[in-house]
Amino acid sequence: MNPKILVIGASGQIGSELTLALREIHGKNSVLASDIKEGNDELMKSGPFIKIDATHKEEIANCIAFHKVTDVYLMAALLSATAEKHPDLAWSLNMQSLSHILELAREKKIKKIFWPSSIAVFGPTTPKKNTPQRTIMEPNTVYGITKLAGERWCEYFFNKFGVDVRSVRYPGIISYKTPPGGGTTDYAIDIFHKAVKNKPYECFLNDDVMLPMMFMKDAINATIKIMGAKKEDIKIRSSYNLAAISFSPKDIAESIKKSIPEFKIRYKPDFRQEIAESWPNSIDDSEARKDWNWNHQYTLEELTIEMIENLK
Ligand code: AKB
Repeated sequence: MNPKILVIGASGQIGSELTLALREIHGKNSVLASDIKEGNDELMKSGPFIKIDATHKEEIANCIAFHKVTDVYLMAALLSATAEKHPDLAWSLNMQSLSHILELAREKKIKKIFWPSSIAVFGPTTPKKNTPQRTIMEPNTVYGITKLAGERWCEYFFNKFGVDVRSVRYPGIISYKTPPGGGTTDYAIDIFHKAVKNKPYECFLNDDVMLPMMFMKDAINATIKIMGAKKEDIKIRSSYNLAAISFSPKDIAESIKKSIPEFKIRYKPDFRQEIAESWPNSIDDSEARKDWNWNHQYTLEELTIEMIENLK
């Protein structure tokens, strides 16, 4: 039977492109987009959209029952930088939305869940290089705490109730269609918007802070791949490490200069520097590569060219 999919948080940076990709695969009427606010034109014209507040269980439950939804992609969340400013909101949105979806799956109202975690589950005491799947996890950001708690809930619901929930720890995701939503890795998108307008960029991180990153097409591919994998191949039910490339603000500026030689950057770190410093430099994602054949495609050079071409 074809899945009937509900994407919650479909107007956001990843949700909007994920919805378009799922509609390509399953057909537009099999994929319902939902969010508290409307998305961009491309998303709104591509298929059905429903307004849903991800913290309201009844709204979600009614939508699932009415449309006979089988699979939920829960993309709604407050990201790292915004969460530091609004800790209560971050806790209630990030935790309540997940708890509602896990409960609905336990009650057998849905079959399969995708819920993204993040490299933010790691903290300053985690080994920074090639961070292993299983290691010290002491996040010191509100966002990181919500994601680590969420991972524990996912594994618990799988072990106790057999809930088929799948998850990856996204690194910073770079894309051009929908603006990013308040993360620490947003600099790696903002920088392109300035560069194509021939404007200098003031970076809110220091030049040398190395972070794990990924082009949107790779992130969508990973999401679709883990959801399409056989149930028995998903061996990790908290969340899989996921990696592609790692670079610093200086590296991305150099890469942009190959296409736009006059591009200028200066560095004025703010509170986000401390968040970035607490995260890994690079990630060991061999378990994802082994269990469900994950493979990234885009290098820094390739994504730089695609970002510049599309933003121009
Ligand atoms: C953020 O910067 O908060 C996100 C993330 C790494 O989860 N992009």
